[in-house]
Amino acid sequence: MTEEIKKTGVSRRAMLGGSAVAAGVGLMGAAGMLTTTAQAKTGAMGDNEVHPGDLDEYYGFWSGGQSGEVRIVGVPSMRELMRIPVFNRCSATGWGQTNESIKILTENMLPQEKEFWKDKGGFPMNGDTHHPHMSFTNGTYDGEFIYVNDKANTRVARIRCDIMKVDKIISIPNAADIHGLRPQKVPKTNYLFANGEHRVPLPNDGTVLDDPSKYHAIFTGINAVEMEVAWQVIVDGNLDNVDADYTGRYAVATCYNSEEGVNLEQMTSAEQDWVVIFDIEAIEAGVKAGDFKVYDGGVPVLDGRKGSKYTRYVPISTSPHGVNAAPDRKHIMINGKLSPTVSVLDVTKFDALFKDQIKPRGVVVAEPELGLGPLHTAFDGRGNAYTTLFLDSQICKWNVNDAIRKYAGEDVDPIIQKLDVHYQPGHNHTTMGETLDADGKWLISLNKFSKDRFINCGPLKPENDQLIDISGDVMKIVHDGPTFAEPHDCIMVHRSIVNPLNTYDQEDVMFAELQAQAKKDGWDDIERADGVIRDGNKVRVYMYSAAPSFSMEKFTVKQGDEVTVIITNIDYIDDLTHGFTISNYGVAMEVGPQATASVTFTADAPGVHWFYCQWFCHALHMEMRGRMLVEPK
Ligand code: K7E
Ligand code: CUA
Repeated sequence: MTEEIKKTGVSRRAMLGGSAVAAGVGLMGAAGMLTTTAQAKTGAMGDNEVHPGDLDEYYGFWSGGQSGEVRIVGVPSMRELMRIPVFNRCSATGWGQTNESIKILTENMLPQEKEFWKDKGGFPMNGDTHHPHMSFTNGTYDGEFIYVNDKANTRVARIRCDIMKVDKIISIPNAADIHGLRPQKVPKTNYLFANGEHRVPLPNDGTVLDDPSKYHAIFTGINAVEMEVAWQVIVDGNLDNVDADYTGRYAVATCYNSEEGVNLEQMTSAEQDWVVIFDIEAIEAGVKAGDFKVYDGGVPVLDGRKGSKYTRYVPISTSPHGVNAAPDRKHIMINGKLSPTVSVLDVTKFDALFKDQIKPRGVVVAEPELGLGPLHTAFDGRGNAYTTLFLDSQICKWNVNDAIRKYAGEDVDPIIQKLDVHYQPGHNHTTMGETLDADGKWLISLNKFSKDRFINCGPLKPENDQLIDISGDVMKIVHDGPTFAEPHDCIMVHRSIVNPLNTYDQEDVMFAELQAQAKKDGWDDIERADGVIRDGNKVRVYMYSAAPSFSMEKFTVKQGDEVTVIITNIDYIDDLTHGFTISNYGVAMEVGPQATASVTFTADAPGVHWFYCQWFCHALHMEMRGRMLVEPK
């Protein structure tokens, strides 16, 4: 989130000094500053203490921004528990190197992408994850999947929560750079809604280049069960964030750059941008009726530009950013970013809007002025909202009903408290706060800058996630947690909902292909597959592992052979992961308990190459090794 900085032309350093407010005021007028603040003292360190041996109450799923991964963080201890490689190459687990992960990374690429990546390793090694969200049933998390976007390479991934590994990655055609991503919440997650942020020609094949009037932004409905694109909708302007409502019928996306400009000046010239409301039932009917065109990917693309029956455009002050549906089932918050306001939309008015019985602005029922740079809003299930103020470096707690009363003309101040956070918060989140079960215990503020909060580790500083106790009347910061680039967003899920396995299931679909191959190669049971199969210059090396040894102490191949090593870990107790590294071959992979994993490489270098287990498994872990003998040509 750097739009403000770009807009003001102020450097990050200046922004972090005393001039942040001044820069913001120049931008937005002084109005945002005048709101009274009830500054609370922070402190009470230790309220979040989880003693050694005790477990956290919540699973936090953090996006990893440009690291391309997703992380699991224990809440409230803020301990980082695990990293799930998604779009990145992982040296520890072999994600991006094992045949199983390469299949997931490449199987749903578009033909032109396959062509593009053919001589470049087959697929991109980077990603930019912003928005991790769990699958829903009846408005609350169901513990099945986590979905996350890749802004960098226009993809969406799904993580299985039973094993905490990615099982699907799909490329989104026609759109450019997926930013906002949300699951449908009711009745369950049948769709994922994905915003293509940047506008590009359709098709983007070089026919149209420097003619931005012919560019489009695309909203995509993904079938979340099959993980394939169901339909797409062309919109005016570009798309930023999105949320789904609690009726299951609507999705709401923010749009900055309604001007459809291609440089900063053009993008921020208008006083107003808008949110786009999508009527999912109308879109489904339009698909059935054949009211679409087909470009890339063979998917129906409907026209949802102004005047379309599939969408409505609600004017909002320039450059709105976050969209957050409240657990009251009724209200959706549009965070102003360059405006000091949050606009509250009333979902029960959407039907009338689509029937043109009310004006677009008629769905706005409150617009409290909170402070400078509102980006995202969270909820406590008790009628209060918590909005990050990027420029003010604060969380503003406010009451939704009071804001509605004020908008209706009553003399009430909806603002309850402003809390300083350190510094420049983007997203914030409450425990279970993006579901109907918002429980109002903890709030996390994902701050983009840590500045002076930690000892200096060089020019690149960590970010700072702060944990805030919101269970009482007053917000209290209880913990600072440094993070590496760049958790935009997270969710916090009660641990009773998430039930990962302790070992793999050998019958899991992810092993099906390897098992079929092992059968063809003469083993009924992959657990006992142990030997070398030669098929021309293709060699398959099967072995199993049981602490502290591999079933094979050596195997021999010829220089130039294409070697596939297939390892089954037959240990079936908790916490007994083995690994397989071949020295000086750049090969390493994780083999979890009861898992099978495989890796393919060319045996170019003749000589003796030790392979070893790189996952500490046993007192004799160092001895868990063997030799690959490569005969020279
Ligand atoms: Cu506000 Cu990509 Cu959700 Cu960053 S986005 S902060
Ligand atoms: Cu097996 Cu270390």
